[in-house]
Amino acid sequence: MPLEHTPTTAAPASAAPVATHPLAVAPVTGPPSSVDGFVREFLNNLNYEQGVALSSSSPNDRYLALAYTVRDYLMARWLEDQRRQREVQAKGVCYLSAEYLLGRQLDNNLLAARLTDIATEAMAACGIDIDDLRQLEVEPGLGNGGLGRLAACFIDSLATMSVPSTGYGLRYEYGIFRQTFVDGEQIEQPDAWLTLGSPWEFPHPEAAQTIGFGGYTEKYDDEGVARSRWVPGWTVQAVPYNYMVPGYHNGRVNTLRLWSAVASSAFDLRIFNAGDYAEAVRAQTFAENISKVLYPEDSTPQGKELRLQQQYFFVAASIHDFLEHSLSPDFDLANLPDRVIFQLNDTHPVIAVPELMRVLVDEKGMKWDAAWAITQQCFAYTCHTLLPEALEMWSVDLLGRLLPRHLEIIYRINDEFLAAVRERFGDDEMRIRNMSIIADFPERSVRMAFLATVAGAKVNGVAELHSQLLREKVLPDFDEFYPGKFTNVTNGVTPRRFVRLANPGLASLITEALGAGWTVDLERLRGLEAFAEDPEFRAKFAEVKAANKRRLSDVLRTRDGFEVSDGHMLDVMVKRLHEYKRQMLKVLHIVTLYEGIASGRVAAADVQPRTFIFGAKAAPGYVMAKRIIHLINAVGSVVNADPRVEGRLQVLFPPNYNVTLAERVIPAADLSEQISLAGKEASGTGNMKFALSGALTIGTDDGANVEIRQLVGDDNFFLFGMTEPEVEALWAKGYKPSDFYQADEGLRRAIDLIASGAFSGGDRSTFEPIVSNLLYDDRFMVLADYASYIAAQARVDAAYADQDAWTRSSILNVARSGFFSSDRSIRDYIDRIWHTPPVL
Ligand code: 26W
Repeated sequence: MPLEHTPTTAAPASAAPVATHPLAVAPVTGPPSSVDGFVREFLNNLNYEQGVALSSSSPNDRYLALAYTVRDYLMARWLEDQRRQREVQAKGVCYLSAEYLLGRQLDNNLLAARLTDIATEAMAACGIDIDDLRQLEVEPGLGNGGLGRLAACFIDSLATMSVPSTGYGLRYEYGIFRQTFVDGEQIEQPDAWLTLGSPWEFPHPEAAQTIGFGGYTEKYDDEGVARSRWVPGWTVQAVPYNYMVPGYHNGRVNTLRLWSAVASSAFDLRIFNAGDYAEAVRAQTFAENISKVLYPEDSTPQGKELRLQQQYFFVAASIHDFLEHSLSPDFDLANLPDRVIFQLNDTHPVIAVPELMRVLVDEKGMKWDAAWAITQQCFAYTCHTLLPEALEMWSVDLLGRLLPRHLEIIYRINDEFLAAVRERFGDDEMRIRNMSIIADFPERSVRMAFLATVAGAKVNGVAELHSQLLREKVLPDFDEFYPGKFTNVTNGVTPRRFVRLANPGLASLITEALGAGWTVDLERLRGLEAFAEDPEFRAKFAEVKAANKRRLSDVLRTRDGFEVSDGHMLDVMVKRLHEYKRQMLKVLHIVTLYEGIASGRVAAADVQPRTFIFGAKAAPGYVMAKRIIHLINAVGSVVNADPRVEGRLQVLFPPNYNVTLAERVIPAADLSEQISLAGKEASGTGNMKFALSGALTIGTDDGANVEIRQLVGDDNFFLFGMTEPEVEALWAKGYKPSDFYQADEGLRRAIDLIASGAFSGGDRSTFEPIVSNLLYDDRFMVLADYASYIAAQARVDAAYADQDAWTRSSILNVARSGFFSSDRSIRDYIDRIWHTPPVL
C-alpha cells in the first residue's frame, strides 16, 4: 500500500528539509540486530556499496562490506548523539592531538555495538570466516607511540563515559612508517594505509575550512579603534573526515574529526595550457603536502616548516569548525569557557592559543583583555615528556614568515606576561629571561611549552613523579608564579581494547569470577585478590596465559616465520627505541647470560629458559637508535644459532611493532621490561597494559612504574636501579661510566664481547660507536644501573621457578591495576581540569 504523503512548500536549501514521508520523519534506527538482519545488511553493502555479488567478491570486498554493515548499526546512535549534543549545549571537551594511534577498528566497533556473535554467525552463514576478514584491516598508524595511543584510549573513555567531546587531529595519508629489517637493520617503507579503502571514515567536503598561511598583517582604524588584520599569502582547504568513536554498551557514539589538506585552487589550467604541467600542479601538491605524512619523531623535533604548517592547519580548522558548528549562531563568545575546554595534547597544538586570540580580537572584534581572559579559561595543557630536547621551539623567523599575525599576538602575550612577572618579582632579569616565552638562544624562538603554560588554565603531567619533576625541575618558576595551576593526571589505558578484546581468555575468567561490570569499572578487579589464594583459579589463570602464549607463537610463525620455544619465560620489551628507555640494558643482560654459557662458566642447563621479545621502531634520523636495533638483531641471530645455548635463550624481534602486534604480545608476556633511567619516562602506558595482563614488572622507580609498584605491592614487582634523586646526585658528582666497567667483571665481559665483534662477524667497527658511547658518554647511565638490574633478573629467575607463586603474584597484579583504566584518568581530568560532567 503506497505510503501517504502531501507535497511541501519550497524551503531554503541549507535549512533542514521538512519531510512528510513517515520514513523520513521517523528517527533513524539501525538494521535489526539479528543474524538475518545482519546478513541482509551485509549483502546490501556488498552488492550496492562494493557492487559485487558474494560469489565474485574479493576478500577486501567482503571486509569493506562487513565494515559498512557494522557502521550502519552504529550510525543511528551517532546521528542521535550529534543531535543530542547540539540540543543539550553542555560544556564539552575538544581534544587537540597531532597523533591518534587508533589500532584496528572492526572488533572495537563490533564490541561496542554488541554485534560480535551476530556478525560471526552471519558471516559463517555466508560461508565466510570472519577472522579472515579481520586480518585484512590495516590499522591507521596516525601516531608514533605513547602520546598517540593515549589519545586513542582517551577518546574511547570519553565516549564510554558519555562526555560530550570531539577529538580533532590530522588525517595523514601516510601514517607511521612500516618497519622491515634487512640484515638486521631497520628499513622504513611508506605506510599507504588508505590504498584498499578506509571504511570507517566519512568525508565532509561541504564542511571544509579555508586555512591561510604566509602573507602579512596590516593595521587599520575601525571607527577610532586600532585593529589588525592578517592577509594570508596563500590558502589551503581543510576537509574533515569523521570517524565514529563508539562508547562501550552505552549507546553513545562520539566523533573523531581528522583534517585532510586539499588545494584551494585546482591545478592552474593557464599554466597547463602553456605546457608547464609540473608548474600547473605545483601549488596543488604543495598544499596537499600538509597532511601527506606523519612526522616519525617522538622526542626530538626537527623544526621543519611543514611540521608547523601541519600544526596550524589542524588547530585552525578545528577552532573554526567548533565555533561554526557547535555553537548556535547567536552564541555570546564571552561565555565560551562554559561551553568548551580545548585540551592540548603536548605542545604540538599550542598554536591554537594565538589562533583563538586572532579570531576573537581580529574577526569577532573583541577587546584584547576580554579575549585573553576567555582564552586562558578555554585551554589546558598536558606535557608528556621530561627530555629538554623534546620541548618544541619555533624560530621567530619561521613563525613570522608563516604566521605573521600569530607572532605579533605571541609577542603581546609575552609582553603582558613578563610585565606581570616583573610586577610580582621585580626586575629579576635572570628570572625574566628564564620565563620569557621568547628565547634568544640558540636562536630567537618561541618556547611552545612556556606559551602553553602561560595560556593554559591547568598544566598537568602524566604520572605523579612526572608532575612533581615538572614543577620542581622543568617549570619551577611557573609553578611559583601560578600557584594551583600545575596538577597531575596519571595516564591510563582502555580496558575495552587491552583486556576485553586483546585478552578474551582473561576477560571471561574475570567475568566468571566478578561479573561483567569491570569493563567499565576497572577498580572492581580488586575482587580478584581473594581468588589469588584459590589454587583452582590459579590453574585457570595460568592456562589463560599459556593459551595466550600459544596464540602469540602462531601469530609470530605466520607473520615472521619465528618458532617461539615452548616452556620459556616470555621476557618482553616493546616500546619506541630510545636511549632513555635503555633497550641497551636489556641487551647487556642477554649478552651476560650468553657470555656465561659461551665461556663455559655457566651450564646452559642452569639458565632459566627465556625468550626475549623486542618490538621497537626508531625515528629514521635517530642514528644511535638504529644502531641499537641492528645490535639486538645481531645478538639474536648469534644466540639463537649457538648450539651451546641448547635453546635456553631465544631472542625474537618481530618488525613493525604496532597496536595490532601489541594486542597479541602483551597478553602472552610473563615479564614486562620498564627499565628507563629514573626521571626520564614521563609515565609509560605499556607498563599498565602488561600489569593488567598479569605480567610481572621489572622496573625502575620511573614514571607510572612508581604507582604500579605502590598498588601491586613490592612483593609483586621487581624493583631495581637508582631513584631519580640518586641519578641527579650521581650526575652532579660527575658520572664516569668507565668506572663501572672497570669495577664490574660481568659488565666488562659483556661489553668486551660486543666490542670483540662476536655479534658482527668479527668486525669490531660495526658496534664500536655503541661501545664507546657506553664507556665514555652513557647519558642514561646504563652501566650505573647494570649490577642492580642483573641482580633483579636473578630474583626474577628464582621467582619464576615457583610457577604457582608466580601465578599468584600475577593475579595480584591484575587485581590491583584497576586504577590504570583510562576511564579513571578521564574522571580525574573532569574533576581537576575540564569540569565537563557526562551527559547521560
Ligand atoms: C616533536 C617531536 C615529538 C613528538 C612526540 C616530541 C614528543 C613527542 C611525544 C610527547 C612523545 C611521547 O609519546 N611521549 C610519551 O607520552 C606517553 C603518554 O603520556 C607517556 O606515557 C610516555 O612516558 C612518554 O614518553
